[in-house]
Amino acid sequence: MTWASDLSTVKLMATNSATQEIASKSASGDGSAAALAPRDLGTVVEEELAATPFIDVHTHLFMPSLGKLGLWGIDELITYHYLEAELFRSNPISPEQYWTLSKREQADLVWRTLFVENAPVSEATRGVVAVLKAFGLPTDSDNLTEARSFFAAQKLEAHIRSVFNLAGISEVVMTNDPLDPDEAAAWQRGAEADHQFHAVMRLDRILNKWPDHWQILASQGYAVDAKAQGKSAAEVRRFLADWHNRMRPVYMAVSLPDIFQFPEDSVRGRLLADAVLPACRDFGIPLSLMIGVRYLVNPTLRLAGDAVGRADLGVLERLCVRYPGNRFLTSVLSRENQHELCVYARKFNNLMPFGCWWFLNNPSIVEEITRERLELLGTSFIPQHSDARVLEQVIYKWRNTRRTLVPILTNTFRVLEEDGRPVTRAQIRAEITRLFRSNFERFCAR
Ligand code: RAT
Ligand code: ZN
Repeated sequence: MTWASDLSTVKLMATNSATQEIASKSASGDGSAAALAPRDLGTVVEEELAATPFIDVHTHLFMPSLGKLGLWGIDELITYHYLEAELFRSNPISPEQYWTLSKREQADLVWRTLFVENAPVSEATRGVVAVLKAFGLPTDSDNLTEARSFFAAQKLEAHIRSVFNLAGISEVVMTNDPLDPDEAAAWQRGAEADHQFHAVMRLDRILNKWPDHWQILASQGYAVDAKAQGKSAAEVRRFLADWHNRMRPVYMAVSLPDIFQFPEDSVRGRLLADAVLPACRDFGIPLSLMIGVRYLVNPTLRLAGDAVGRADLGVLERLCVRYPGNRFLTSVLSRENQHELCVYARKFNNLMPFGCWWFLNNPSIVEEITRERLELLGTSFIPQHSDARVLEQVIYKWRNTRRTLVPILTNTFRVLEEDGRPVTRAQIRAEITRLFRSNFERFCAR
């Protein structure tokens, strides 16, 4: 089964089952088509958010057939780079010393510093507490012994099912790098597809780090050069086509700096215009743009060393105007860019805002952004993705999203009711399904 038919099956199942369920419940008089009393709105929103299986549209998780790339378990959870960034604020250890420790020693240090010596009140630390609680593990232990034994006893496939259940998600979208040597080798060996994990072709190494990677393409027989001139764009397109056949990605993706410009006479500008955008059109898939990273402002922190900068979103205007045949999933990292992103989405229906990414994934900011999007775009956007790097993180990230969304959606429907339009459970269910499933399915459908 190709990915396209796979996705349309999922889509049909989701849409049909939601529609049939609504129809049969209404016919059988369960009240889902009856106007709700304002006092019941909160409960109904909460129940429908809990009952809807979400699609996690951007993660760094991997299907089991990609082997060790997929991170899970307590030591990975505790050494998440969001927590490493916090460690150095509360412990005098230098990053250089920290990187010499084993994973286990790093986890012990982070646990002691952020969970034993200090209260884990930040978003990322509280998330670990929620994961431990979800598995019935102690949240206030002074060591990780019990948690380590629990995770060591899990069998991956069954564990994934139980984690997805706890998170209320049906499937996740991966981030797959054809230029990561370990990952490429796994795909070339013929990684078995998995209906719970969709592939995404990530292009950062090609678009942002061409000088370090063009020779890999050249060594594989693609006629490219250091400046991405001559036949290079056509050859990159051939490379993308080969990897598209192998991965069947649901979209292509790139993260971009705050200074990203387009059009631009640069390697990135040329490869975007002459290779990536035409390839996306050929394959009928969107390009995901994640804009606003200030890469490695503190390189000693490694993965935790990036920061944020406000971007010029005029690039989106130019992309949407010049390439109406392309679709752009877009997340912007700067809080200051959020309103402009909504405005551009009102102008161009080939632009789909998604997620509250990375430093934005905190309840206070998610609340602000989501309200703004609902007010400007109705339910025509994708409110959130988890960005999970470690399997069990989806449990706390989606729990937080649901918790933050309850009052926001309740208020949205309450003011609608006050203004004269009562809502039903079936309508609430349909809007939640749209936000967390069908906007993505439709936008990515070929
Ligand atoms: O949120 C993160 O984990 C970041 O490090 C990035 O990976 C970001 O999500 C990205 O996909 O570039
Ligand atoms: Zn990410």
